Amino acid sequence: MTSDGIIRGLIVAAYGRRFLVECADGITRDCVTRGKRNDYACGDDVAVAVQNDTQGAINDCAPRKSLLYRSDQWKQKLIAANVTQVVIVVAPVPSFDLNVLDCCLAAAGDADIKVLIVLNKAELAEAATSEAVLAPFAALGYPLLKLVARDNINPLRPLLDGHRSVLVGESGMGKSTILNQLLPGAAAQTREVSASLGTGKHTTTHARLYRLDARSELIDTPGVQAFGVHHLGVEDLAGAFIEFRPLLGHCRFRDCRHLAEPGCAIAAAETAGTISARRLASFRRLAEENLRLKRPDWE
Ligand SMILES: Nc1nc2c(ncn2[C@@H]2O[C@H](COP(=O)(O)OP(=O)(O)OP(=O)(O)O)[C@@H](O)[C@H]2O)c(=O)[nH]1
Ligand SMILES: [Mg+2]
Ligand SMILES: [Zn+2]
Repeated sequence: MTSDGIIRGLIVAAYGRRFLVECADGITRDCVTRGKRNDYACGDDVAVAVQNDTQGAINDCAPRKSLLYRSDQWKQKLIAANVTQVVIVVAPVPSFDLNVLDCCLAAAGDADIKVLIVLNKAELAEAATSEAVLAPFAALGYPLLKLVARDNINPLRPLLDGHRSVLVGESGMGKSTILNQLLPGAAAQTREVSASLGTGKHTTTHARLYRLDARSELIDTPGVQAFGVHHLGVEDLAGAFIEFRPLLGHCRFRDCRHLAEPGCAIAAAETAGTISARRLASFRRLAEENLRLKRPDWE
């Protein structure tokens, strides 16, 4: 700690405007933010003005190596900072939405973070259908792991080694189950927190970082119903759909938005069958929504 009572720390939980910070003196403090800034996320390296052994105030944040976030028309929702891998968890039951998957992939791609797709509950009969639906994503080069988190978590372990990973996905896919299987001690903590919030549910309500071992960390996050990528303009979005990347710059018009322009290389690839019609439609839906809701430049 410096003489003015400032200490470094890592945000291990984010509850709206309150944060739990694991400080360099080994004490985890409940922190508020000081000053105007309050846009911190789980995984941020911060400077804390120590108040006592349980409380402090965050007054600065180190530059981020990465930031995963989602956004709607009005605001951004920070998910996790300084992660090196996004683990997108899907499961056959309850069913998952491919558009949400596209959005998670786009957000991770735009933030330049490696992705792993986990198909959990793979023992269920319905998993065969999910596998078929996911095959095109594996063909694009996204690593895909089939898992039965409830019974055997071991296949996932080596893929998390050396990473700070964040679990994202819709509710009920098994994110917290994965965490609990990897780190049996976390189960009590998860239950404790949700019981203390009085919800009586075991679903996750806030992001929380856990240390798996000396090299690896895992952040569990609440399930999402939609993963907005409103922060991605049309150009960013096209670059975040990985199979579009090699074609960018090959359209007739330099400012092609790949919607209905003549001479569009991406549309041509779809016609030729090298880009899937579903992915192009998904891109166009997001691009059109972004253009429709775009704020005027003077705002
Ligand atoms: N059949 C089966 N069920 C599983 C498996 N893994 C998890 N589940 C069940 O799926 C349900 C949801 O699991 P959670 O881990 O709470 O899901 P979550 O993704 O954390 O959900 P949120 O916190 O709401 O986002 C629980 O009833 C788990 O027991 C699995 O491998 N097979
Ligand atoms: Mg959960
Ligand atoms: Zn185009």
